[in-house]
Amino acid sequence: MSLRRLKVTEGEPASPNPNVDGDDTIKAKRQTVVLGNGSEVVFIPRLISFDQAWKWFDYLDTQIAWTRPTIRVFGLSCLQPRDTCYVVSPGLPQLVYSGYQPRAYSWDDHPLLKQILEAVHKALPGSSFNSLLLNRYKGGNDYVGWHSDDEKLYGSTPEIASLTLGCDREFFLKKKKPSKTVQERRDEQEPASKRIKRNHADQHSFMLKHGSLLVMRGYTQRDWMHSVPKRSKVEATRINLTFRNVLEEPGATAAK
Ligand SMILES: O=C(O)CCC(=O)C(=O)O
Repeated sequence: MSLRRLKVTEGEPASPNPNVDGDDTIKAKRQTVVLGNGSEVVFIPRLISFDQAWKWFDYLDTQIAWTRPTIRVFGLSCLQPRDTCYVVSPGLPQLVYSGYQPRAYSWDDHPLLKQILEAVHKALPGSSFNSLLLNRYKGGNDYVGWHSDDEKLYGSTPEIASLTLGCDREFFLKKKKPSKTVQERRDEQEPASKRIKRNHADQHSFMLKHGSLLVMRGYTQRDWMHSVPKRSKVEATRINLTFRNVLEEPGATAAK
């Protein structure tokens, strides 16, 4: 798949990030990618120092109660192709995706997760997250397929902040297709050269490096899909933390 490298605008440096050691605070530079129609991605290539990121990685790799659940995809049961764990503040609606309802752990189970949440909040002033879905990719055969995090419990314009620890992995975004009839009509009218141009503009890739933070905002979940594909040459483990805000609407559950 040919993907366009991102056109980015440099923004203001974020506030200094808190650092658990307190001695190697760094300024987090950010890039904003405007996807159009109210969708945007903010990318912070280095939220925290390398050393700090490895300390977090080592703790999470060994101390989190990772599980690899059976999920349902297109009516078939299969093992989710990555490990997972879910943490959420009390009293919020349950997350259910692909027929699976993860056990909800408390932030108090792992004080380090509260420290990481604090670091994310400080880097993103005005943002607020109350839940965390952790993923562990044990090598290049582990992946997440194309999907959107458009569950009702996150509302219509959810902000999702995704921290990478460990092995670098590629992250792809592609625009959802309009309904078939509209697409077909356009395809009939447009010359092939134009179709190629439009397709390139509708796909983006990011290399998610150790210690980086990628934030999806606005209508990104409504209009775009994302994935972390398999990579045959990758052997090392990547841990990903996606921070989200669950709305307090009672009974607001939805399938992924
Ligand atoms: O691992 C990642 O970077 C993405 C994870 C993801 O898409 C998800 O948890 O929904």
